[in-house]
Amino acid sequence: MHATREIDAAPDMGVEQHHDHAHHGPASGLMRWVTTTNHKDIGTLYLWFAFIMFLVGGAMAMVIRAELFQPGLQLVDPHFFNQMTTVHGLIMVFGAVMPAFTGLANWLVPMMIGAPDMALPRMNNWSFWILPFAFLILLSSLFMEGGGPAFGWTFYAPLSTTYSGDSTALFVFSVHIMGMSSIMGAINVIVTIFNLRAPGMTMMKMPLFVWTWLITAFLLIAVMPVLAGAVTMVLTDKFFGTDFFNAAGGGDPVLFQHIFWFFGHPEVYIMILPSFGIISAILPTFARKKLFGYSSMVYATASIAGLSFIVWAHHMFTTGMPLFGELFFMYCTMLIAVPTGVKVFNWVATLWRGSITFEVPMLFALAFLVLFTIGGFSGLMLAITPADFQYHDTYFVVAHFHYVLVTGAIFSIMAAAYYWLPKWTGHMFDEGLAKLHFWCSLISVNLLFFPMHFLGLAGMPRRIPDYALQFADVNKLVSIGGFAFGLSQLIFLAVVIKCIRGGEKAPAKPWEGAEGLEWTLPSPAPYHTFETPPEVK
Ligand code: HEM
Ligand SMILES: [Cu+2]
Repeated sequence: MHATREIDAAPDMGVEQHHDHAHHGPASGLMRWVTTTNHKDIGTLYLWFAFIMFLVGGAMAMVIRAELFQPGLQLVDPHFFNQMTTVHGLIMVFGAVMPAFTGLANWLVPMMIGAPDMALPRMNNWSFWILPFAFLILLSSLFMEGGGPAFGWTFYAPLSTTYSGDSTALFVFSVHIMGMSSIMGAINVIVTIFNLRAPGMTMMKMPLFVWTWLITAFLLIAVMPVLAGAVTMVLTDKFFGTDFFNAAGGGDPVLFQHIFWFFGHPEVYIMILPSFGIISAILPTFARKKLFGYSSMVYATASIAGLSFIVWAHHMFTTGMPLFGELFFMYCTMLIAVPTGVKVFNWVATLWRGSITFEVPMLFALAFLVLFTIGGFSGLMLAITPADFQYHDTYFVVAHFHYVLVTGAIFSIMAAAYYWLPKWTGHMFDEGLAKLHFWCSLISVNLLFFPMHFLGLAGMPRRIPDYALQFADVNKLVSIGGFAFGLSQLIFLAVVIKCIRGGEKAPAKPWEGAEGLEWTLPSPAPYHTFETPPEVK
């Protein structure tokens, strides 16, 4: 069944299945990008889309931090504030972090396993191109009468049903499209990894980035339909008279939370497992040692993914569960710290007695290691049921998930971008400017998120546009950190544009200690990757 494949590497393919343009470079102009089925083009589209969404979601974060700069209501009204927190969260999760990882998968998975392209290139084109429409719909809903979604990225009922505006319909439609995109992307990753590995590339020889993405893809296929179900039930409750989440009609709003978090907790692991793969590629390169404990890394990743399905109710301790339920979810949640600890231990052991140098990808990877661990520890604190009764819905939670998502997921994406940029563009990036980006980001991100722990412990609730006077000083610091972090990301944009336009020519393997098939290709990588599969020993 090669009829839809656009590769000419397989010798058994008949002449009639050859597509002419497979022998040449890309089509030119705008249509190249609209019609492309090439994994690198699609990877590039995903990465730029993610970056643009990062800036849009970031602008909303700036609105939030500007309003919170001082106590009292200054700049925006509370309803608009709620729309900003909601859409900021949705955009960062579904528009920035997830598409950035998919972009990296598109670029790297075929190159790392010695494949000519992704297995389902036409579907790949669709997975990407439906995304901009999903986000146009979401963003346009902000201009509807009654405003956009204002119920938090978790869209709890009855906020999203009884108390929401008509824009909820657009919200649901756009989440459906995002979900379809994710599922198609996940199927493509799985089929590619199972079918297109070069001869000799056994599963246990695959780079960890490939492994972590394979496991992530299974998580996606398992939980995106759950999200689709949740939004559909919200839709019918709101517009078609069902009562899934309406107690007056025999439903139950806590049911909403069970369904949402059965999706939501695995979802947060969807946003961190590929990071683990990136860090496992970068640390060995700049420590000039093999990754410590490869197979235990694979098993740890799989256990984290498995456990992520039985901990969802740690987001619901305060909803009034039976004591046994609270204990069950507390201990299961804490159990995740074990495989996570294995991973952190292996990374540290990889660094141990290595010949370490501090190129920019390594700086971001080391920052990831330290700061993600802080996020893990605050997660453990939250997992302690009686303690969570105090911290729940405070800024402590906001601090926790921003450590895992910003200094975790986003820092690893930055590390990946710097690590593979020479391979993508054929040029070395401006090291000085990149270091400036790193240090500005590192300092400002901690000014932004670390004090939030204290705000939370002192009792400042999350998702509010105003606060008591006692929180004023710390919020001012946090807002300054926020603006500084936002501005720092423009330096990243400058580095990337400069690197695309020119700069020192990159050799095939710009990093001395790097290993992997992608470094056997010239830089920039040719339009068609591995027309003949490489031999893996
Ligand atoms: C050792 C690992 C972790 C533990 C024990 C843990 C535990 C928790 C707990 C108990 C909560 C609920 C707090 C509350 O609402 O009162 C929470 C919230 C959250 N966690 Fe984690 N977590 C861990 C890792 C992660 C990772 C890796 C991510 C993402 C990459 C993440 C993202 C989030 C998010 C987004 C929320 C907030 C959800 C919301 O209410 O909007 N966590 N975590
Ligand atoms: Cu969770």
